[in-house]
Amino acid sequence: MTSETPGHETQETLSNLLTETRRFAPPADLAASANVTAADYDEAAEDRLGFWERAAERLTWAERWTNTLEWNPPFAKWFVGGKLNVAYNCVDRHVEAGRGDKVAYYWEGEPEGDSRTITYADLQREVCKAANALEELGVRKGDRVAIYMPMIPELPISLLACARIGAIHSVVFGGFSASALTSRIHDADAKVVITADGGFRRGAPSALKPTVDEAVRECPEIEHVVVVRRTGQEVATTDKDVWWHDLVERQSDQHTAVPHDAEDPLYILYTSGTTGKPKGILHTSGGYLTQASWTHHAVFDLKPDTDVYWCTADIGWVTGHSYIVYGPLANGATSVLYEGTPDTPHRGRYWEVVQKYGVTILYTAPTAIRTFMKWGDDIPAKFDMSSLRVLGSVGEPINPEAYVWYRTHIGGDRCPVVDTWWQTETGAIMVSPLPGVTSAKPGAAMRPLPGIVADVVDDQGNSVPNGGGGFLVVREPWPSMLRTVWGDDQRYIDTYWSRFDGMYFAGDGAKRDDDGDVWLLGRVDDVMLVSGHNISTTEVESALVSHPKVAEAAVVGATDPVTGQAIVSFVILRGSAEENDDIAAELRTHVAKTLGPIAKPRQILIVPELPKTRSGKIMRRLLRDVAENRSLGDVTTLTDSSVMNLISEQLPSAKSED
Ligand code: 6R9
Repeated sequence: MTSETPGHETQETLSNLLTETRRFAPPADLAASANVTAADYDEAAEDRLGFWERAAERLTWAERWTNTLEWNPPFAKWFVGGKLNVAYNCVDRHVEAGRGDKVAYYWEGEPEGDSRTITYADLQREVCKAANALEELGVRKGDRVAIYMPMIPELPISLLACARIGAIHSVVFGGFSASALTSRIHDADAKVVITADGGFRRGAPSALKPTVDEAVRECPEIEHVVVVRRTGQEVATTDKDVWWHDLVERQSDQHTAVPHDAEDPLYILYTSGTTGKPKGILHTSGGYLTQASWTHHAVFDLKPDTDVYWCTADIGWVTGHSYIVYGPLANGATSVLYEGTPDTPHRGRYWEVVQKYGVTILYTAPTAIRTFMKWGDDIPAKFDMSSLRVLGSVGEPINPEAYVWYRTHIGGDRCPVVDTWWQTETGAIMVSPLPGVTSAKPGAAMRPLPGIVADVVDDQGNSVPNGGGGFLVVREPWPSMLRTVWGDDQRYIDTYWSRFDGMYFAGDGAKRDDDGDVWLLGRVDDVMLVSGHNISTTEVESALVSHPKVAEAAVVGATDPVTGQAIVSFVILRGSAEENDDIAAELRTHVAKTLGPIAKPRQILIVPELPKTRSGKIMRRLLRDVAENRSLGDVTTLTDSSVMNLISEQLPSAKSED
């Protein structure tokens, strides 16, 4: 079942092995009242800049821009000359429009019963107080503020306070090590850290402050550490510390939001990439907010008066920046903000939250969906989730089986699923179905959004024909694109704009199917070269996950004397499946039958867990180390470092038939 045609093999960049025939048309009622229709594609294709101007007009500008796009490749400026205040757009303007009593966040702490309702008027007061507090500490426009916090209301409040005064926030995931925090503070030269004593995770307080103390000891540039009391844990104090409740509570709840330039920096967010030191991805104000807001309106069909929207990401990840804070608030949405993990105090916690708040739109990650599949269909079945109407996925390619499970068991077979492809660097969604327009295919991100010119190209930079695989690129600048790597323009050029002339290279493999729809195939660094064929990790993993006994799978290429590289699979079985000697053979045959013999794994290792980053992405680099018997590389961004020991212990049970 390969897509090879004679003569095509030699130019093949990435094999297209998986065929999927299921389609899900938009529900008629959703299509009839959708925020965005098929006409938007045509309008944007005719006049891309005009399209983005209309998207920008959804925001409130203190001064209109004079030039929509200034493009000195690869440096872009959007809405040049325009002035706006991002926090004003996210908060004040809704209050001024009479919607102050509308709920901005239903905050749900991890301990049951620990919740807070925050209206837009509440948010305005809190953001003003926090902005005044930062100014009292000497934070000025352009200064950098590091934020290292659990998922509590003070986290979005801190982001908005920075945005309000024009300070640049750099959120570091609460859970990264002291050395990760130190290097990010140094790189951005931050002068203040905002943190908390700790947060609740898996039923217990989990300390943050000691990590900050350890980091700040190495960071003389830090002048103040603002500490929210969340858990009440005992904390050591230093002369740089000030409690949030001492500092912020006594501030005035009035603060004038001065307009900032459309191209003034809004934030830095570090991505680790596969190698080297983390890159500080820089986003600016007007273009970023335009695309975050428009995509949230379009892709989730958000109706601010009736929807209750929940994105389960952590704000320490770009998904939380764009789709918990800036996009939803700019649109006046009501969101759920949840502090904890999905299995505390029980494995139905997410569905209990959906039921409690009547969540209508849910945005989560494939890793979570596969975990829910593993836990069993009976858990979500216990809750009333009839309020849901749109489901989203982000972070990794979603395997068709996981997509269909999500649609069926969470979406009651009535909710469209939008598989949204984007990156920290792109700032907002780029390739995705539209829930009222697209007949979606399970596992496909489908089409670039209106106004986005993305393509799949071969290694020469030529568009691949339908049925072909290659590299995902973006051919034209987009409003929420990264502007540079903080302090390192050369690295920005080298990393993103040097692989293909005049195109942004995303680092992801992709294919275009026979209808021209786009499927993401994983990072190109992970592609496996087997007997001259470039095989994507995604397709083999999806084939494994489509076997009824498999809950999760990760595959890597390991050096092989015969085939160059051979496919080694790490598989987590479903709770109900028995591990026996035949399972490896059964799975190898299943993959060969689904994708063709070329994709048959050499080895299947049954493991209890997989190494993942904090945002749930599988760290194949570490699995490659295991598969090739090397000592492990950098594990500091692993969510649970004991996982690698568990996997290594399984090694003697490696089942190979070759
Ligand atoms: C938003 C986010 C970016 C990388 C990206 C790709 C993978 C994200 C995806 C997806 C397939 C999707 N990715 N969404 N792959 N389908 N819908 O995840 O940002 O943390 O920077 O990661 O994630 O590999 O290049 P970030």
